[in-house]
Amino acid sequence: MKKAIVTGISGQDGAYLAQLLLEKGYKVYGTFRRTSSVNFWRMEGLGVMGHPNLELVEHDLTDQGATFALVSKFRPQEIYNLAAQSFVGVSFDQPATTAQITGVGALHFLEAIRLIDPSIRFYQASTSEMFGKVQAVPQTEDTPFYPRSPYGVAKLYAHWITVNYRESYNLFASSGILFNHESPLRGREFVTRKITDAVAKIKLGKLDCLELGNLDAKRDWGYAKEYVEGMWRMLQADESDTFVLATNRTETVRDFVSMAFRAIGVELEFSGKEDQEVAKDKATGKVVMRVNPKFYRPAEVDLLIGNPAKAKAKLGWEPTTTLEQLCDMMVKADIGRNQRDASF
Ligand code: NDP
Ligand code: GDR
Repeated sequence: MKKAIVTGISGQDGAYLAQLLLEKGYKVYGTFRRTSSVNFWRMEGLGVMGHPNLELVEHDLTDQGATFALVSKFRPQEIYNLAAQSFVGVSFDQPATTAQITGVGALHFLEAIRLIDPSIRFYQASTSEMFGKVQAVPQTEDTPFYPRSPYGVAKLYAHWITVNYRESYNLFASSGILFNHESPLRGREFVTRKITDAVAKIKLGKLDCLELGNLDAKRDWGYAKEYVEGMWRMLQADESDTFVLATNRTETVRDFVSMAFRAIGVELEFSGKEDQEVAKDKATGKVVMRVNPKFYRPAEVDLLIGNPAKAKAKLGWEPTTTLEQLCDMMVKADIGRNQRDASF
């Protein structure tokens, strides 16, 4: 039986990847950090909690000794490093913590692999945020990086140290440059889920108006469940490499707001400029979205769109879920949750 360590098992991608690996017959060691209350709702939602081949292991990836102990105890064939302080906005308030977790955390695993068992295959969760102030459109594996947040800078360190260990020590260490991927399991602090949850609440009369920051940012949004398949394929390839996973379509945050309201049959009319902008329900004239500058970031990533041609050619990976389907799925899931749980 193949064994894999998945860090960040309590996160969106961790839950989907655990489900995928368990379906493929792996023994999965899923790591989580200690918190005062358990945080496994995503795995519970997917029905993988309690699976006989899933073992949950406490681990904080800022602790180098703990990382060595983890790798030497379980000796997996594959390690997927998904754990991170992953919220770009928070990284401006906690830049040093973000650097330790999101950047140096990856180095601890690479060192453990180098010294304990160099045959272990390693996946690093890299990000389109590394392109930041973009130098080419669409972005590919060859586009120069220009990160625009402490998160992007930390991820760039983790990306390059992965490439460096691949080249210096011949490790099988792959870096997946994944563009935004969403799902009903997305954290509510991220913009798509913040929008779909608010739309559900507005439909059910639990909220009057959604407040957002920059509506002009353009993102390439895909479906998380398909992206974890791409991670797995990277570690099954003949050689380790760097791959972009994306949809090659970009939309503004404003477009996603319209799409989410359309999913409940509401057409919007936008008016006002920048921090005065509002959206009204065309049928009732009620303001259902307004801009609040407190959600602006000190520096913004304006336009992301990725070309996944290399992943298609070398891994046979391509996304199939459209943004409309994804948005609809998320709105429906949030309506269901809000109906089931009054305090949600
Ligand atoms: P989430 O924010 O949903 O999950 C992050 C995970 O990291 C959580 O399990 C979290 O634990 C864990 N974590 C945070 N800090 C620590 C720590 N100090 N020690 C151990 N674990 C920690 O992110 P996603 O699932 O969306 O993303 C997975 C990875 O992919 C991340 O590295 C992210 O940066 C990256 N990425 C994500 C993209 C996306 O669009 N989703 C795109 C590109 C890259 P807890 O639950 O306790 O907070
Ligand atoms: P991002 O995702 O920063 O791309 O990082 P997020 O959903 O947070 O922001 C996307 C864009 O929306 C704008 N925005 C808002 N964002 C949030 N969170 N809340 C708001 O109210 C709001 N209003 C407008 C943002 O300014 C931004 O332009 C995500 C994370 O998953 C990272 O870990 C990952 O690496 C990248 O995607 C790819």
